[in-house]
Amino acid sequence: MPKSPPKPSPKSSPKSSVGVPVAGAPRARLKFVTSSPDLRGCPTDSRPEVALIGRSNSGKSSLLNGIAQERVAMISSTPGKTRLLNFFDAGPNYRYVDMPGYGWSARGGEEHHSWKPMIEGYLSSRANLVGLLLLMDVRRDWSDDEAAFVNWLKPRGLPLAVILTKTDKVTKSELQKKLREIQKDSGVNLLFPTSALKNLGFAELEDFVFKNWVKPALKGSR
Ligand SMILES: Nc1nc2c(ncn2[C@@H]2O[C@H](COP(=O)(O)OP(=O)(O)OP(=O)(O)O)[C@@H](O)[C@H]2O)c(=O)[nH]1
Ligand SMILES: [Mg+2]
Repeated sequence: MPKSPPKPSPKSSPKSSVGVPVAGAPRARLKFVTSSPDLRGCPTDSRPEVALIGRSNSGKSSLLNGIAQERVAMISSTPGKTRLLNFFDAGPNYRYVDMPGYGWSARGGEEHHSWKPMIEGYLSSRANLVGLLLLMDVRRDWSDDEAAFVNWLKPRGLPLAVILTKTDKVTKSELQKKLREIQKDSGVNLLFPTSALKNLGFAELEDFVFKNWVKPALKGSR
């Protein structure tokens, strides 16, 4: 990914047929804060946090670089690059949390089960958490893995959006078809298409996250 990719023109952004972008929130700069292998090493303040979850190589770290418009997170074509919980402040108000790739289904053998306590510990107990972004490569189908994660998450009642990454790999009509399929298969209504290669979809996603998840949490804490 180029170091400082050009800003997307609004005309060139693919619109999700189901995600509802909300315009107007300021673009936040991202700044790396800390990494931790467990809850004890997480930042101690009460900033709202939005966590990124998904299989290895789904593009989680690239998404953060897209939101930041610079390289703040380490990416690699070799799965397993991210190994800790990595915290990035987004402006003064909230924070993104990058996580290792992880499979939820029993047969997700290629994923790293040693990360289970770290990821599940964070997701089950972190009071700061206000929402989750579940990333999947647009070329994949909704699988047992994603379904198992959504089921596991249900009792927590946390808001969840599905991010279809690498949309530069498919045509516009394939993307529209995929958005409809994933919405139907997942039952999740919030879908956002992104491309780190073409720098698409990040502003819409950040606007949505800020207005719908972060702002209400900030108001609630005052
Ligand atoms: N074409 C294309 N490639 C992408 C895009 N996003 C990520 N990639 C590539 O996919 C690979 C994995 O990206 P990462 O961002 O490291 O994925 P990750 O989910 O953080 O992976 P782990 O840290 O292993 O869990 C890298 O080679 C990226 O360059 C995209 O939008 N388009
Ligand atoms: Mg990563």
